[in-house]
Amino acid sequence: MNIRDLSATSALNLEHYWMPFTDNRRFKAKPKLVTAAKDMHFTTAEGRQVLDGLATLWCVNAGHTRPRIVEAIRRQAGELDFAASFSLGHPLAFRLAERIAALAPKGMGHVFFTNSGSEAIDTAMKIAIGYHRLRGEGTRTRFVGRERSYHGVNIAGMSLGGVPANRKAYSGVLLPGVDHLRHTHLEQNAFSKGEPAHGADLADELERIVTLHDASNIAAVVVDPVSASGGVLVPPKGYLKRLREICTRHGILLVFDEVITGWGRLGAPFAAQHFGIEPDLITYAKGITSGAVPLGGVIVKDSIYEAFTGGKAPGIEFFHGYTYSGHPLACAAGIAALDTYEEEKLFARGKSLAGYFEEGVHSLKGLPNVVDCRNLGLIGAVELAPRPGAANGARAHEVFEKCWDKGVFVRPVGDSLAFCPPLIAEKKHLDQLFGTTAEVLKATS
Ligand code: PXG
Repeated sequence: MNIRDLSATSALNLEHYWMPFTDNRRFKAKPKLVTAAKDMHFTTAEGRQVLDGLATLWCVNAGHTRPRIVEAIRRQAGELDFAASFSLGHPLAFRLAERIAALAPKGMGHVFFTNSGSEAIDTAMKIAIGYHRLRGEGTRTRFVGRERSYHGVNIAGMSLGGVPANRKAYSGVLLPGVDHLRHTHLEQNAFSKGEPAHGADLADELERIVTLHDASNIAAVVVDPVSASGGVLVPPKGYLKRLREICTRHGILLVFDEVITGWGRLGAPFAAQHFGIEPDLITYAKGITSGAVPLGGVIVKDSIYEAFTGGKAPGIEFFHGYTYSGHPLACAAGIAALDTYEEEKLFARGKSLAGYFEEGVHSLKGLPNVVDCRNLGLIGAVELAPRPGAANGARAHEVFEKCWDKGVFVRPVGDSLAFCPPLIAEKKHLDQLFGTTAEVLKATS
């Protein structure tokens, strides 16, 4: 199928690109193409401006094509396009690791680089197993994930994750040795502002799993502090603290998957600091470069790094890494993104806007089919009642399409619509985001 790419005034063949996580036939019948982006907005192929209400895919925390980041990538591409990190190094990777360590919770001073969140999760799981093995606890190979959590699409992350549609076709090849905590989405918490009141006791399920398998067999618990793709599920008050306590009691590592909650989304650099909880490992991606170049990784507690490097045997301590771990372009983009966050005090800015954002999310209460509104920091969602007899998420998808036509990009996640604006958002952008969503909800049966 050919459509007219208006910006390039050339025919664009849509056939050959197999788009990820997309209804390809639907998209190709009515494509949404963007050809440029600046700050809070996309420019579409037809030349329309569309407000980016989701930091694109929970990534662009500093906004689009920010000059510092663009310039850093340009400069780096002409200076040192690539140098591998396998027994060779380049300064930018060390510099970025130092900058990340400075933002991380105290005692988490070591940083591994991957290219994506999915790889970060694989890496964290291998670090956890390796750590226990080095300490003579090699039977600790099991993991605990959670329903409705998303940890990427590699076999390991999919096994840990709890999104049924992603797992369904791969049931026979999911990793053995993974249990799942119940999700924390409770009806009695509907329309909670911030952390909901009920459900901290759901963390006690971990005790049941520990009793079943014995702590000596469990390596780590992995949770996304706010499950974003699961529908923006904010943890109940006290829930994460209880998970931490149980993990500590049984020598189990606690991994926070901060691919979305990191880089200022909740007002602090990481959710760990927002909630005042010390995980053992943090996975990150997305906002580290404000989406400009793929980059992810794992932030590691010093004692874990030292368990690997403190041994007597000479040689490689961790048989793991990717060709592009610490890629110069990604590191340049990462440093420039952190500079931008710092110079413009964007984490504090996000925090100061959170109250206004909360009002916006909850202004949707009472509109047709709205069964819940939830929020924390600059992440939120409105949940719609499922349409009887229709496919899962049909109503939310229709609202998403209509919002796009009216110049606002939001994301349908199941029956919910998610909001996650760049941290540079102004009140007028939030007014437009929630105003357009409200208008569309009123016009949708
Ligand atoms: N962990 C979390 C918490 C994520 O949100 C990943 C890991 C995997 O990252 P990569 O870079 O491998 O994609 C993610 C990614 C959605 C959606 O529909 C969310 C993500 C990716 C694609 C779609 O909301 N998050």
